[in-house]
Amino acid sequence: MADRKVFGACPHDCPDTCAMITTVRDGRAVEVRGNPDHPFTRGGLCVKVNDYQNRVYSPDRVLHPLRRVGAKGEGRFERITWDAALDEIRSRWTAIIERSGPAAILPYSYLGTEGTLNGLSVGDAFFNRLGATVSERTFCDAGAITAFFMSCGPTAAIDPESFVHSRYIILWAINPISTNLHHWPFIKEAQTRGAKIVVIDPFETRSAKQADWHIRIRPGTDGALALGMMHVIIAEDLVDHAYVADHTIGYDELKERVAGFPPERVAAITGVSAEDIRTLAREYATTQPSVIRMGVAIERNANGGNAVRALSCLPALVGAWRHCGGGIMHMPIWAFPVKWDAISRPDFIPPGTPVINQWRLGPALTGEMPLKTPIESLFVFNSNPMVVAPEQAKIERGLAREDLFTVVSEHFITDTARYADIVLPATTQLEQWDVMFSWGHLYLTLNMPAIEPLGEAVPNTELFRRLARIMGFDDLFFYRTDMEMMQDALDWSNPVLEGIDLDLLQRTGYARLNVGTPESYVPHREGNFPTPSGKCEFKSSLTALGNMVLPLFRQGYTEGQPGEALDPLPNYVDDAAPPAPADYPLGMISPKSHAFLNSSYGNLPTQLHHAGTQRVFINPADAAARGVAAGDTVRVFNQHGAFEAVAEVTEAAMAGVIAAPMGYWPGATRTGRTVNAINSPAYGDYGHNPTFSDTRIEVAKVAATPAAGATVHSAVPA
Ligand SMILES: Nc1nc2c(c(=O)[nH]1)N[C@H]1C(S)=C(S)[C@@H](COP(=O)(O)OP(=O)(O)OC[C@H]3O[C@@H](n4cnc5c(=O)[nH]c(N)nc54)[C@H](O)[C@@H]3O)O[C@H]1N2
Ligand SMILES: Nc1nc2c(c(=O)[nH]1)N[C@H]1C(S)=C(S)[C@@H](COP(=O)(O)OP(=O)(O)OC[C@H]3O[C@@H](n4cnc5c(=O)[nH]c(N)nc54)[C@H](O)[C@@H]3O)O[C@H]1N2
Ligand code: SF4
Ligand SMILES: [Mo]
Repeated sequence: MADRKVFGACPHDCPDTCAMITTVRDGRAVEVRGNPDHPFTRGGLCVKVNDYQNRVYSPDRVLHPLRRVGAKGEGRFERITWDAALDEIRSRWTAIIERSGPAAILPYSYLGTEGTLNGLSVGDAFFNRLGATVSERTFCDAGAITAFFMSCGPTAAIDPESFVHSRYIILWAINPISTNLHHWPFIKEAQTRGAKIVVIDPFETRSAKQADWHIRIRPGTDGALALGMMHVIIAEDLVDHAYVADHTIGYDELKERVAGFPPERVAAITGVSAEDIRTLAREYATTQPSVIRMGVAIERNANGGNAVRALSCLPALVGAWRHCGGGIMHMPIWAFPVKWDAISRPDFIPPGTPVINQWRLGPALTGEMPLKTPIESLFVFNSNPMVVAPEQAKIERGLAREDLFTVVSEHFITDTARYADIVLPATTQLEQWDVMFSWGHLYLTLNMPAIEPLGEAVPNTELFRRLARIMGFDDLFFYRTDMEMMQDALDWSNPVLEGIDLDLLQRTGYARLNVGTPESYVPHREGNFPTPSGKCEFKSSLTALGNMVLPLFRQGYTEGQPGEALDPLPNYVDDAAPPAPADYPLGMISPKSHAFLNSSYGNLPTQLHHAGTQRVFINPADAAARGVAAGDTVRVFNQHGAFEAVAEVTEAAMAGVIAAPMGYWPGATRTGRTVNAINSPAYGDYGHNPTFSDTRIEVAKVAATPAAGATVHSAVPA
């Protein structure tokens, strides 16, 4: 039989949302490649997904429902039928609901897959209707989005393809070669045409190595740098006064605020010299079109929301929005008319339902967090909290509770699934339908199933149909087919989707939203910001937003928080992060691993080979002061715990700041701990943003230890 080519879309939480083509031979996927026609993907995937078929056919895949037979966490399971698994869930949940109410059940999901069908919100309607505790999801960008909305509103802002026209590009807290690979050729093209590329990052990343200027900054101080730039721009009158007058509000107040951030003060905060601050400000203001690409990492500190507020004021101040290739790129997701509320159904949530933030899983499960309704059952899908959430040791203690009924839907026996009572098999992207928005470009992409589901795996959509059936839900909403759900998930009558439908997507695989070409899409040339004033708000009229969590991150929870009024102007607060304790003099950042996608691929041979054993990057001066040599095993520790890693001694790491890439699986290390054993669990300033980059630590050489790396847990039933 001839090979079949099937259009797909990479499922991952990655801005690129690559258009894929799977080659199927005799019912088996033999190759997964990027779609060469796609203007953004251009035929390539990445080291994570290039051999996606090896994920799909991995011998470790969970292909049947499993029930725990060993002790909690031991990872011994027996195969059971779907009926038996569903029966057990029904009876355990029914008893819990009768005894303690449905809020004793906690769902836990994030973006293991990102599609509108199987991604962020797929279980929300079910759990909302059940009355389960609402799981607040502020892992990633919730604070940044809140802050960005306060300045600019929910705008797609700029087409990443238009970067080829930029003349000055600041990559601020982002490492695109690892985390946004397909944007890189557009940036390089601009560089070839004469643009200057500036990277602002404590670490010399792959992207920083290729930049024209790498500015090292102390983690968590970016807001101060942006305020310092604005100080210089205003003091030296490099302001686009006409743009400011016509399309912004609060200039006078901003001017007063930034007067307090002269370069010398900012230099002391950030570690960037006053001269460099002046040069950066001048070049940025006068080299138009200038553009800032913010990474998610910008928000991961106590001043993170404020930093986004400050950065998002810069382009209006210098009039960069006037030009194609000018402005600030955050995430163009807001161009996609996804009907989040129609998916999540916040209207199903019983009034007074409690909310637990996903960061707080450890304290919530161990009883440390006072809860009116303690958690008796945890349902995890699309996430791996043992690796991605802080307070790893507490999470593990919580998961080990004999009285906690844990269900995990997964591809693999992750460190989280290892603790499950029931494991349910999930399909991969090659086995399911989905329709994908993007947070890194302006194309809608369809994912068609290339192969039949392996074993008894089901898509998340089918999982929740089955759960609705056993819990006796009669609303037809819960029994829609995947096709019907795709129809309902987007507002197909929105002008940006005119002429685009599922039939077309089945023929083409993807379609560009009707927003014009990368050259004509300059949405803020004339202002037109979707804010209350219609202008870029240096002084925000939405100050209550800052400390509330936007509905999207609360499973469509609409009540929000009371919203204490915050500072309407961007700021940098010196003592926002706790002072560095003398015992933990080093900073630690936990950037994304080049070869893992968060925790995904942390168990697969190609990517593990690439990533090696768990490692940390440490500056030679810091290493020498501790008697650490390259290749030594070190213990990285603080008041929260410790993990071990191999030391890479390198000038790429900033003096005083180690970098510990995330995603390694605890169960495959000697001590069972990874970076989230010691990461800061505190919230930052806006929308419950995380504060990973504020983590303070110490490093010590571990005497004569074998290299890290021990058991890898397998899904093969006992
Ligand atoms: N390969 C790979 N790609 C990914 C992912 C992955 O796990 N692996 N994850 C995806 C997801 S979910 C996300 S959110 C994105 C994230 O995409 P990015 O934001 O690009 O990812 P990070 O590596 O977390 O952070 C980027 C850079 O910020 C630096 N940094 C850390 N703290 C600070 C700081 O306070 N200030 C400044 N200026 N820089 C700082 C780090 O050194 C790092 O080089 O990537 C997506 N793409
Ligand atoms: N220290 C530190 N911690 C961090 C970060 C950091 O920078 N530093 N970054 C944070 C950020 S930005 C993010 S986005 C989060 C990411 O957190 P997560 O979204 O939880 O991370 P992933 O590892 O991508 O995915 C989790 C799991 O989903 C499973 N999965 C994939 N597809 C499916 C499916 O279709 N069905 C089911 N049932 N399961 C599926 C995968 O096998 C994987 O084990 O981590 C956060 N944690
Ligand atoms: S992880 Fe990102 S870069 Fe890699 S294939 Fe998926 S969308 Fe593309
Ligand atoms: Mo993320």
